Amino acid sequence: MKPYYITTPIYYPSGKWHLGHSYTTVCCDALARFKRMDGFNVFYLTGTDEHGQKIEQRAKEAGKPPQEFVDGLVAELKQLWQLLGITYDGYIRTTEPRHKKSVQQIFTKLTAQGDIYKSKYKGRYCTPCESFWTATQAKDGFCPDCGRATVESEEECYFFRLSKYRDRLLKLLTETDFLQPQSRVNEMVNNFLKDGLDDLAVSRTSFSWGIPVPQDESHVIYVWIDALSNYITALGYLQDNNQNFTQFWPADLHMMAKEIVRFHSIIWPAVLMALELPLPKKVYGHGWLLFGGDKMSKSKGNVVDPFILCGRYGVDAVRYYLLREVSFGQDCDYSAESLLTRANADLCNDLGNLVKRTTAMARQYFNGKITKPKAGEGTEFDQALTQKTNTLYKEVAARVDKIEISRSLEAVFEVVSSANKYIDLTRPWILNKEGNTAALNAVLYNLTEAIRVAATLLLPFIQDAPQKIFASIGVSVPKSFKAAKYGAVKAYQTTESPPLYTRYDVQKELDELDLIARAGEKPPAKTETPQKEGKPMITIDEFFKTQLKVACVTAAEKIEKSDKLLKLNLDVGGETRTVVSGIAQSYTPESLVGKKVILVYNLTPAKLRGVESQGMILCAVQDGKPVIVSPETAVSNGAEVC
Ligand code: ME8
Repeated sequence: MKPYYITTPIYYPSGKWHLGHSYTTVCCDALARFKRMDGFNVFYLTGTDEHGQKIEQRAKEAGKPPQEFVDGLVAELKQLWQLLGITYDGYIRTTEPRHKKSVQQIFTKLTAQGDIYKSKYKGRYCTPCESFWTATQAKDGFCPDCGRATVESEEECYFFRLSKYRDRLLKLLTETDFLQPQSRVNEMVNNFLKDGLDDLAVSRTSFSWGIPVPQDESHVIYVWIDALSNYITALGYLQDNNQNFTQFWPADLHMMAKEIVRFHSIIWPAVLMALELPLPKKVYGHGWLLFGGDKMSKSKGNVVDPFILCGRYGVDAVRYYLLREVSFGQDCDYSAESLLTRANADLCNDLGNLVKRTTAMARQYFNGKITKPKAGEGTEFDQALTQKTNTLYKEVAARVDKIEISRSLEAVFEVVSSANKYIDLTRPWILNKEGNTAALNAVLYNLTEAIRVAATLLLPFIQDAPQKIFASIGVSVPKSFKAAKYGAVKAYQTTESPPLYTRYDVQKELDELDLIARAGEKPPAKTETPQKEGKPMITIDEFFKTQLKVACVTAAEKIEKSDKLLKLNLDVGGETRTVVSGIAQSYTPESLVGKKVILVYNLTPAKLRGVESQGMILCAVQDGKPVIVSPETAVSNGAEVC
């Protein structure tokens, strides 16, 4: 059997799992299932990327050791994959000894051959993205990928000679179809390769949650080198048991969303070139699931919970929505309304009714027994449907080959809707009235064949409905597409199908989802993550009621008869504000002029010692004294803080 190796990114266990992670994993699952049924020996790999500064920080915030923190989230993720019917063949955790050992061996090998060397790094680091940037790339100190603030980073570290591979990478991207879709190629070439590539810092010393550099344990290996290697360490690269590596490498497809295409189409192939290994056949960067126009993401808090959706609407509805609604490769704004509309229109009306009507008529007219008609026994409308049924497998296979996931499902539903139309055209109830039994049998046979072939081709995408369909047409669930053609079944003994799907009252469901979301906003912390000390938990919406802005002190003076208060004049981006602040014990008025501060901009003004204070500036408290909180690098006056 021909091997087929497909991978998802390995996800950061750093917070709540959401529909975005489910999206890539469900898409890869559909492709993996399709290839298995198509006769390939499939290895579908997913996993978790468990090291790095971000995870270390999150674990600290949760008050847990990092390993315990990630273990909990990995268990939840595996539950989610089970719920969504994900058929992965391998699951790799970067904290596993087999992975760590191979990564260290890779590092040692690259160092020994001179592709990794020690030097000094000075630049910016984006912790949420775990990305290095030069000062020019991180314009005004912000990460070009996610737009969040980066931190200054200066450390002695190891570098990978990425620059050496620039020309080969440029060729790979521009002269082959290694990276898809094409728009991502343009982005990589214009933003990263055109003007040359810098060598890449591949170790960190400022934290410790990672794989130590062999022989230099004050350094941990850069999390992206650690993470990308998963695609080969999971197969046993450089390990005793490396059969999977021999059999499955190079990967047929690395799938991910667009924000990490840079790592997969530049850094990863360069590492493989250095290791003299074959390159993956394809890297595909799909679009984002958006929520309210913004990328659905843990850090933005705008995530949709797949557990809730599967619990209410079933796995078929969720998988179907993800695979069908998103025009593959593009961004797509998630809405519960479109999920429910799809479930009602396509699954319940089109598919559900077709199966229900057909099996009900088969029972009514023939006690469920339908046989393959002889030539000439049908109606003038047969050929169009039987031909569509016959070519469906070929059509879907061609679309899957081009990774056109939504269009593959479209093809299946074209047959479903043609079959529904065929019922209206052939009017079996009239054929029955006329006593035209042969034609009636032919019509019901053609319908059942269309249903069987459509259900076979649906199997990689959704499973519940096809299984019920096979049960009601009395055929065992196929393991391959071999019989996915018209006429493969000689006779059917069908039973009437129970409804495949429930029809939802969309508005009622939207209201209920709204209630669930609001219940989730109530300080869940009170029961789930109790505050150890301090103020009660607030929701993100409550926090965002506070408007914070960067301001600059333009003048400062003491307030008479007060040891604590100073009157400050602030420039808030062209607007002047006066603020009375209790910082006189820590700062002289002169020392404050020119200082950047964070102003609570929408605080109701209050009079203090006869002066109207139009806001408040943020301070930390150290040994009982205030210390002004100031932006880490130059930020314009009036800039929003969030
Ligand atoms: O980047 N829309 O992990 P991660 C579509 N550990 N897909 C989304 C999505 C959204 N809104 N949100 C997440 C990492 N995804 C690294 C990867 S690989 C060697 C290391 C999916 O937890 C999508 O596949 O941030 C995206 O690329 C991935 O989750 C990012 O997952």
